[in-house]
Amino acid sequence: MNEQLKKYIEGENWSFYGVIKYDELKDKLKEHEKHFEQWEKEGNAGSMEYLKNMQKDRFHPENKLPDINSIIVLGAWYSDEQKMCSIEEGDAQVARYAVGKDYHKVLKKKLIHLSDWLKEQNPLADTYISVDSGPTVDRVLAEAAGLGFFGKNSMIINPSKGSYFFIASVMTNLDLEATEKKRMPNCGDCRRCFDACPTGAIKAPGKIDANLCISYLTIENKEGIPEELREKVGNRIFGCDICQEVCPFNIGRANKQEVLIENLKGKYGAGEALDLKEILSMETDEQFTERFAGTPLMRAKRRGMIRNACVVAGNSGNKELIPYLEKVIEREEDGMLRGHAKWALGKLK
Ligand code: B12
Repeated sequence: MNEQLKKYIEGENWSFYGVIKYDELKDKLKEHEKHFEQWEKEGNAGSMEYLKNMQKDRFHPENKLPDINSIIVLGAWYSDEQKMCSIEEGDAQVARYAVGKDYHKVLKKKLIHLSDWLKEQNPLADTYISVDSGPTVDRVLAEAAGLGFFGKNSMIINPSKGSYFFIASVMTNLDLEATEKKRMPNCGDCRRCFDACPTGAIKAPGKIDANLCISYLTIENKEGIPEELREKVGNRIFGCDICQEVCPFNIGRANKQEVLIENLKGKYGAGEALDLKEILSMETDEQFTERFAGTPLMRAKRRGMIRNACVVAGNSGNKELIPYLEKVIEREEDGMLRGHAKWALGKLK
């Protein structure tokens, strides 16, 4: 079965995978649940209440699949060459993971294929699939399955491929053979991600304060971006890769890795650079949907993207953006958006 599984997974263009026995994961999940509770109690989750609400399912997979026996954990490479944008030219940078089509949809489809294939092989197979928004602790699963190690930036880093990959999983009642785990390195004395994070979001090794993380501020956060953090957002309009860009496990390797799943490439989605003039001019939700439907950017909605565009515009030093910001103030009734546009104008004038 495992040889066939390997062939099937490779044929489906997953970058790598591992299989874990659920029994061997239980203690690890217990330990991580305590760690998560402490992290959440300290307020590091910001407004992401869904993490607490899903805690019971995320750390107890038998809630979703009572006869769970094994978990197949898959990695999908999402970044090869990245065009770094020039903020002075009015471009805003989209994080690598979000440049293509919505990875939830793209990967879910593949997980359904894998699940169907397992059921063809064994009609008694039962499965539960998950990626990112599902009730699983993806990094804990990936580490246990040997896809990589926990970096100080909290990413799962694969020693030969770096950290620019998605994690997805299929739980099953099938008794699959666990894959062999290789010895993993660790970050050692390296502190590059700590030093590079502009907002100081990495509080301790593996511990991110989401309230300070540019990824959270520009995507999950539904309020304004705190004024003292706006300059630090730089030209990042959706998500942030700084703690990965400086990682020695990514430098020099990232551009040599090939994105195997075509739809994750920038040419099928929003791409790497957004034109601030275009975003600031989006007057309606319909316009926004027409432009970004089927991409991860939908998560921030038009409101979030205009807020982010104002911040990046304010940081750009580009006076050509002044009339676009003035239009936002004229057009929008939302106090949060008007406030951000005013802040940006203050910076540019
Ligand atoms: C919430 C969330 C976020 C939040 C919070 C991030 C965070 N670090 O917690 C925000 C919005 C900020 C975010 C940002 C990003 N995210 Co995110 N996010 C998630 C999500 C939904 C849950 C993560 C979570 O449980 N956080 C809670 C904390 C406590 O867990 P953790 O960060 O994994 O921390 C671990 C370490 O702290 C480690 N650890 C370290 N020290 C110690 C010590 C002890 C004693 C123990 C037990 C454990 C431990 O154990 C923790 C897990 O228990 C997962 C998907 C999922 N379903 O799991 C994706 C996920 C983690 N995100 C992902 C990605 C790609 C990103 C971004 C790169 C996107 C971007 N470019 O903007 C950034 C990276 C920022 C960063 N450095 O984390 C990928 C990561 C893939 C990988 N190779 O690791 C995931 C797995 C989605 C996926 N399925 O592919 N994300």
